[in-house]
Amino acid sequence: MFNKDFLWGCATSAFQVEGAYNEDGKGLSLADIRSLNINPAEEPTKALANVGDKIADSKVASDHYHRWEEDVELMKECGLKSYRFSIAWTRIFPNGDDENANEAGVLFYDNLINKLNEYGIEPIVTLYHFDFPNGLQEKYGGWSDRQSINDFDRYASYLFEHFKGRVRYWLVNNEQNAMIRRDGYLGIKETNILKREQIRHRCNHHMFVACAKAIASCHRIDPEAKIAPVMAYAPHYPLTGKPEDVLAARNVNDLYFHYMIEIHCRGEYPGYYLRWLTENNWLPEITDEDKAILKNGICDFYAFNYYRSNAAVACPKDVPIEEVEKFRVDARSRMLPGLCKCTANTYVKESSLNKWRIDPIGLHIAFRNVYELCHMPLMICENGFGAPDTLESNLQIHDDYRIEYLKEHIEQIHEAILDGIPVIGYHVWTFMDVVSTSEGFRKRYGLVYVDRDEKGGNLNRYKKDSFYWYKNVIATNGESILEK
Ligand code: BGP
Repeated sequence: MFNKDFLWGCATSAFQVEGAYNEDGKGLSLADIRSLNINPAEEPTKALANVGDKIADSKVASDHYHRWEEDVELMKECGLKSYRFSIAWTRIFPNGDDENANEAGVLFYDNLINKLNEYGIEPIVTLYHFDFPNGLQEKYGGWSDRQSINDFDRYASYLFEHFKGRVRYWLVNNEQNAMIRRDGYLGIKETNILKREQIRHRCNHHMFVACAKAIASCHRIDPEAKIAPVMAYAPHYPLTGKPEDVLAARNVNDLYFHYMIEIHCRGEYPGYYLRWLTENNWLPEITDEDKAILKNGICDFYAFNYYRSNAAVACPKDVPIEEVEKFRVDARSRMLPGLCKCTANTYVKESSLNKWRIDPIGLHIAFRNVYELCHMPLMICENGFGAPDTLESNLQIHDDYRIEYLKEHIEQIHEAILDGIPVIGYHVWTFMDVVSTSEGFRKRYGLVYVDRDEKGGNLNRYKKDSFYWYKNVIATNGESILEK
């Protein structure tokens, strides 16, 4: 049984849904730049080559900035209990550290949050979803400089004060562990591979300190509010029973995911992580003040995004650094020499629609792994199925594949609840179609279709079959799934 207060919701992020990327005083963010493909040379991945004007970018996105009222009406019709979205830092402070907040930007979120509150839809607000202000990047190099910690805290504190009493759940940042693997989101231009990796870990550390500082500010400014970071989580299984492969899987889980939980929930870097940084000459400066901030900024619950699982095998020590770098962003084949190499899990079926190895049981395992480390209430902030949808001539969209995916994952949430794990909410990625970070509008996730593609489109909204299905799940508090 799902608790009667269970937050059945949907999620989006500012740069992927809003559009109006330079309207009403908004400044440019690194996510805008990456999406607009202004500097493709900085992140020459195959996927990125697909993003940009050819597909539809953050300039217009789903035009939520202009159509938010229509979108919220649809959320009400669907019966959402919560809506997870992000505030664009550059709408509030266009350069990141402006003296005064940009009134028009603040007004947009005032209107949105007030309407959600009026409709009884819990606003769950991410402070930072990949969109660091370009102004601060140009001024001092973004997260690589310590000044970013204070600037983020100032921005976060402004929002805690302004929305006090109107926002009860804050999410600090989205998928820091995914972000530090993507140089475009960190504005890293360094070409030397070793130095580049050192910068990534420095950025990572500053983000941890900024996160803890913002959590402490939230506790001080609005003690009633709850706050947590959001991690990208994919459990990795040993491909075989060989101890070397079992340890390799453990290494992936610890070095990509679990170390974060320790820092966020215990306020300390775990030994295995410090050892890994030190042995590779990547250890950033960690001051006594940093350590105190980390200890003082423990989150109230833990949030993660889950899409699929993966497998791991042992990896030789002598893999050339160029090879490691080549597969850095590809979660399906990345490696850490001497520690682990990710590989496809042939025991999990591959979807012909999007080539994902879909693993609902992996979500149950994820809950057990995460809860074991944090013993805090858990929230799923993203889970969804990305695929090209077909808008039929009668304006219907029959996305039974998405319904199947969501159903199988919600069943596993129930399994976790039966295990005694306090799961407080679940958010489908996404409510309406948004610009995918890897494939623009070619890959859709929404319960609501947005008529937009590389040729343009009228941006009209059409409810997919999954919209009606999820509406029924919410109306029955999950019983419609469990009783079958
Ligand atoms: C997560 C991000 C989201 C979203 C999602 C799907 O990592 O938090 O912003 O984009 O992945 O990924 P993609 O858009 O690349 O399909």
